[in-house]
Amino acid sequence: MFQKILIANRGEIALRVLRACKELGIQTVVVHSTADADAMHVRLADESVCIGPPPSRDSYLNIHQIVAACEITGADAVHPGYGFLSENAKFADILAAHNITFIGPSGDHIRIMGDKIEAKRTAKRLGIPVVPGSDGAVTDQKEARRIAAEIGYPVIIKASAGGGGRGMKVALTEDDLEIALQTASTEAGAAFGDDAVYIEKYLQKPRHIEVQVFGDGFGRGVHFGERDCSLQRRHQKVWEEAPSPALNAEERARIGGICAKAIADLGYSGAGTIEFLYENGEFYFIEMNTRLQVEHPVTEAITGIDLVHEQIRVASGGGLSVRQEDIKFNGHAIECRINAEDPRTFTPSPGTITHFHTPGGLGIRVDSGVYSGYKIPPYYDSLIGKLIVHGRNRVECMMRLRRALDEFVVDGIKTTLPLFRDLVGNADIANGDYDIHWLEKYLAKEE
Ligand code: MV4
Repeated sequence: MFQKILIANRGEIALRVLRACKELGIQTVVVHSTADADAMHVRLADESVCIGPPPSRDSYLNIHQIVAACEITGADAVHPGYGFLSENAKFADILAAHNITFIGPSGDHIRIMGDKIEAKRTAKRLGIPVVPGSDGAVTDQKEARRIAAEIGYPVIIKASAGGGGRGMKVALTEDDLEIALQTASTEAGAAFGDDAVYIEKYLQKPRHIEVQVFGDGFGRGVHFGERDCSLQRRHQKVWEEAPSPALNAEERARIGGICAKAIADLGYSGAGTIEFLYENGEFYFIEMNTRLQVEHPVTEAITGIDLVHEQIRVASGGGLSVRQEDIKFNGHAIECRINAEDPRTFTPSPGTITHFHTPGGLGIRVDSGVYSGYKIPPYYDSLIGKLIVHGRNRVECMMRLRRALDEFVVDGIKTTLPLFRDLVGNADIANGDYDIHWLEKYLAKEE
């Protein structure tokens, strides 16, 4: 087991990882920018190293500073959290070259999944169902027209270096195809330095369902069920839940089994998320994330398993603490992302939190790095906390969520709490009847 872990992140996830380290008796080092000197995780860590000025590229993304902080403090592993360097293959390789363990998959697995064409080709080879479309990159218009005619319109053009909704163009008919292909490729070249694009059938009303997987480092793979993350705004998840209201136990076991086997065959190590669009009873792979995700606590709530403990165990060579048959699904969980933003316009609202009171009671978890008197710096993303609610079933979970939202007090800044108080009373949400476009349509109507 590791003696000392360096946490290369900030905010609620730095605190989340720190808690897991403490439970496992592992010493903690945090790195932070000058803007985060007063952060909770800096106060709670055994050691802290200031690695630079506020802009992320000079601090949380500065690989050399982070490696130097490892060398100075004698950390034997790095947990990257999510965002920042968590899916940077070069970072994983550099740490390995310095004999420091990256708590995550190999640089090569990160690289494969970061290239969306390569990721899709790999998924298909491993028996994961993918969206019908081009086999690899598409460059010429004639080939694009042939593929689009074959799969049928509408189609979507995606950048291979994109992902998470960046660099996509929809062509409703053949008349749109030429411009969609041209602009997608040009924009991808400018944004990512890679103009490769691919074509897929455009699914019009899917749900976003993702499967939590783990490779144990010894060639075995398991799944921890799915999360439904269909409620998004501009590709930012707002509300996540597990299990998906759209799936039955048979569908869950089928897609979970496919994913677990793929992870085993890939020889993948650590936590991963396989993302699907789900429409008319079918799953279609879109991407794989090679990190711990923001919404991992809903999976923890329904399985009772600490996924960060598992990441640390696997990275240290100790394997998983559970086999597939030990993973049982219990009840329902919902996560609300509390952002320091205007609840209608979503404009960031940094500043001082004058009062912070979190809800409690059975089935309530709040993961947050903020406190009364904390000043939110304007440099980073606006997530200030997550409310995760668990119940024996979805109805109980929703009742408890409504009550928890009533108790939650954040004064001094605007937050997205009022949005959740609206959503929890909405009939479609109560029925679990929503797709990836539901939230944007709802917000447009509310204006
Ligand atoms: C799609 C799609 C429809 N058809 N692919 C957006 C984020 C990226 N991960 C994939 N995305 C989409 N890919 C096909 N073939 C619709 C989306 C999409 C979306 C997906 C998940 C959650 C919210 C979304 C909002 C708009 C579009």
